[in-house]
Formats: sequence, structure tokens, C-alpha cells
Amino acid sequence: MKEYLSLSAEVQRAKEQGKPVVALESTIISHGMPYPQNVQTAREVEQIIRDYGAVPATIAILDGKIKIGLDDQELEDFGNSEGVAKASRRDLPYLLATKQKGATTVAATMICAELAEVNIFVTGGIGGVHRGAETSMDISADLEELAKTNVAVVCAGAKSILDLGLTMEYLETKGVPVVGYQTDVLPAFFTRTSEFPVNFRLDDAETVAGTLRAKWDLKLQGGAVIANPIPEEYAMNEADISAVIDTALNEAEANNISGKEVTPFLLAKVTELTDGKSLEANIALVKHNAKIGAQIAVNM
Ligand code: PSU
Ligand code: MN
Repeated sequence: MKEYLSLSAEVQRAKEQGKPVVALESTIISHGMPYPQNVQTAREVEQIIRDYGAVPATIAILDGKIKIGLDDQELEDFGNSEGVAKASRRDLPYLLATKQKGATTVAATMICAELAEVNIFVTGGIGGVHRGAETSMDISADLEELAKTNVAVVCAGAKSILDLGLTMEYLETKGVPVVGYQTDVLPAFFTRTSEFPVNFRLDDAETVAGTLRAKWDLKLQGGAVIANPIPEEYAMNEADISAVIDTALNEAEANNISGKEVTPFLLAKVTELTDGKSLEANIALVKHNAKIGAQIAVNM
């Protein structure tokens, strides 16, 4: 197993010194944001994690290795590459064996983080049950991973490109705690609220850390969702974003988009249709998540 892992110098040092490490995914870099904002955001997010006392580990598949932490040049090359494969659980072995570049999704990042013994992971939004899943059966592998891999995911909830109600039901079935960080309801990524209550509201990083510790001390297999709403000043207008999402969903259907292409297609459409306003929101919420994630890691 260890032969597949390659830790950056910074992460290696952190491990030796027993410093807290926070994992970051790379699909958000390759498929979630355009270049160069993707690389710039990734760097800024890493710096926020350092500023709050933890060490960032951006995870990606490169040269037949699972990279735990990218150096500056690797990050730049990765963010500026065309056609990087989106890598979820099923894709990891193939991409490693064929030495292709892979951008890890939430599911794959959780797997790699656990292999490297990192249990806090910061991202923007998780995948979930898609609208119309009762016929398409499009349910993100992220949910199944949350059910079995011991990594907590700090995010801004999930975009309403998904069916948030069914996503909550799925997580409930799998026993995945959905914690609202200073909120009573599940945030919907671009907006601070949705109609769905979270399972537990926790108001500080220390209590989140204590909850995670109790879960894993009891060997209750699986992760947790720590849902942290977008900062008020960056939240988008509910009606505007909901209209944009409806258009994006219609275009996906009209273009017969399916499988792993669905989420990247919808993300790109939303960015395009909001003239980059959603990109600004996306950047702000990831940075906010980085701050909370680092604080939780420090408290672990
Ligand atoms: N949702 C977002 N931004 C993202 C993703 C989802 O708001 O970048 C990415 C994440 O990497 C997530 C993946 O794990 O898309 C889910 O893809 P799918 O629905 O195909 O499982
Ligand atoms: Mn899917």
C-alpha cells in the first residue's frame, strides 16, 4: 500500500512533528474552477490552513502515485493541464497502473486521506443524489464513501443541482452524521439555507472535534459531513441561482449528459450562466471552509 503513497516534503515533516494535516481534493481544481483562478484559489486555501495552525495536503494522482500534498510547480502544472481524468473510487487503480493524471473527487480524496492517516478534509461541496435519481440512479459515490471511510468532510453543503432531500435520506440510511456548523439547516452551497434540517448543530470547532473523536473511538465506521454555510456577504440570491440551476439541468438533459460527466457539466454551466458571480461565491466558501477545517484539525 505504502508504495503508492507519495507525501510532499511539507506533509512528511508535519507527520514527523505530529502536526495536524488537512486534506484537499483536486477535482475542484481540474473540473470545478477555470484556470488560473483554480490554482490561485488552491494556493490561497492552502495558506489559510497554514495560518490556522495545520498543514495542507492537496491530493491528486500523478505518475503512478497518490500524491499527498503538491508542491507549487505540481499544483501549477496540474491546474493548467487539459483533460485530467476525474478520479473517483473505481478509477484509482486504473489511473495508478497506467500512470495517468487523476483529479480526486470527494470519494477518492477520502480514500487517499485515510491511507495517509489524515482524517479532516476540506472542500466546496459534496456529490449526492441527483434530481431524477429514481429513474437515472445517478447517486454520487461520495455518499457511499462517507458511509465507510473515516474522514470528515468540511463543505458548504451541496448544490441544489442535486436533490438535497434525497441526499439527506441516503446519508441517514448509511448512518452518516450531518453536522451544521453554526447552522440548523443544511446549507445549499451558494445560499446559506435550505428547507432541510441538519442532524446536529455544533457551534465551535472543539465540539466538532469531540464528536468525531467519539465516533471513531467507538469504531463507528464512516465519515461525517460538517456543513458550513457560505459567508453572508457572498451568498447568492436564491431565486437567481435556482433559475440558473434549472437552465443547467435542462441543458444537461437536452445534451444527453450522463455518468461522471453530469456534475462537471452542471458546474461549468452554472459558472458560465452567472458570468463568474458563482465562481466568486465558490472561492469565498472554500476559503471559509479551510478556516473551519483547520480549526477542527487543530482540536483533534
Ligand atoms: N460539487 C461541487 N463542486 C465540485 C464537485 C461537486 O459543488 O467540485 C466535485 C467533487 O469532486 C465531487 C464530485 O466529489 O464533483 C462529485 O461528482 P459525481 O457527482 O460524479 O460523483
Ligand atoms: Mn453520478
